[in-house]
Amino acid sequence: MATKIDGFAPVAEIAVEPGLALVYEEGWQSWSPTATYRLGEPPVRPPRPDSRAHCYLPDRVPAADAYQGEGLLVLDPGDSGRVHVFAPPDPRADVPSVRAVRDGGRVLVSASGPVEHRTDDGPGGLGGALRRWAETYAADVGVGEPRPAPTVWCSWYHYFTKVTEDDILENLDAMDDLELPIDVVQIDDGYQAEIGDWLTLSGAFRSVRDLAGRIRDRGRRAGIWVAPFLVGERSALRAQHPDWLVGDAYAAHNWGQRLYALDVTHPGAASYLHEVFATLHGYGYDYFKIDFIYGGAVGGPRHEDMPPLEAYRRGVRIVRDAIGDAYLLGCGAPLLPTVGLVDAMRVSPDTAPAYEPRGEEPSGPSQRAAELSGAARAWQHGRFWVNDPDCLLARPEVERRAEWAAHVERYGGLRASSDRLRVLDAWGLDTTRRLLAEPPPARFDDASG
Ligand code: 9PG
Repeated sequence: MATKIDGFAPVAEIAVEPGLALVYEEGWQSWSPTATYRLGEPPVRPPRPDSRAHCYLPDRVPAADAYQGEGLLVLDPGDSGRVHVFAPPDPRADVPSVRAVRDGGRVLVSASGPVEHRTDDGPGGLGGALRRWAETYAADVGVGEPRPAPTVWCSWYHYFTKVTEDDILENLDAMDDLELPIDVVQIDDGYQAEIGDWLTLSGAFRSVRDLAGRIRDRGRRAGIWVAPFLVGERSALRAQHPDWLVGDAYAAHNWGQRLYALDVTHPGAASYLHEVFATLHGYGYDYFKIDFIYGGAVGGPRHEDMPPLEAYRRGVRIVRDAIGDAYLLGCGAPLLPTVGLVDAMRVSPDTAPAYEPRGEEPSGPSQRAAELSGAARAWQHGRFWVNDPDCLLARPEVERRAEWAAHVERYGGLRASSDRLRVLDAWGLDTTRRLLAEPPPARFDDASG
């Protein structure tokens, strides 16, 4: 075998039919582009390697001319023969990058760490191979049938960080008046004083405890968003406990500040993490959207020396321990390492009222980006977890809203609405009601993927 190039060791050389071969690349986390490409079709890539560190694995941003799956790459040579699946022995512990580069009538596959090369000659081509691989992996991990998701109203995609307690109350009234079948009212980003200071409120909320009570008094369940592994530069948490961070490792930049990572291997940080979730659970919240959780897997010095993914999984388990059997939705999550730890998973970048991303990043909030990955990951639904393709937006200002609703209807294992309900017109209301009332299928096997 040839020597490593750029830290990648050769794995296989496969003869292909150039016009017919297909490559599936799995993205690192919920917001990373994931798709099946015809060999030669340019893959979705960041405009600059550093443009969105929190969308790609920072040290392994794929080259523009190579296909690269994180922990999983599948190649259909297009000769009606066997499909090739490349994945590490245990994707919970290690997510090597797998590259595929065309060289004339062959594809050269290489990887940044140990991977197994399996061939699949079952029915269904590349999609069938993905489904069978998922079943094998789920069985190895011991994951059974996921729990069906409740229906949700989420504050994010209308109010964003400007949400107030009164906005939640307005929508709580509206869903009664409009007789919408919403199980969970989920407060998103905006209630907290700072990223990390989850038990201190922003000025826009009076009491998240009383709010949970008011939601429950109406016969609905209360849900809340937390980014448990991020610590904002401006937070009291960072000022008081600088030793609870993974060194000065950079986890993200958002909310106008630098974000550090919580070191869950530090006993103080671990007990704080537990306290945050046990407290919210004690207030009556029984649906949790844990976000930006890839932040728990950044490299850097930890109190206890352990591989980043092991620390990450320990962190998610602490959350789970603290919330009992509450429903848990992962978001901004490393996909394959999270199998077995959550009930539902965001399988796409954020949607938005706009169809096209606003900046130059192709995986930025937009329907186009959300549709690409949400469809490509259809095979994960019902096998790893319930797929969340992101919320339905049905208000009149939403571009191509019928197309977006059709996507949510086809790929939504978790159905959530995220409009200010009183601004829905007749079409928006009917569509919201219908998508929430329909029980989603247990699998999307007739869909592409
Ligand atoms: C709250 C939101 C919503 C949303 C999540 C997540 O800067 N960024 O690249 C970036 C990516 C995703 C993102 C926010 C910022 O959205 O997916 O549903 O909960 O956080 O802040």
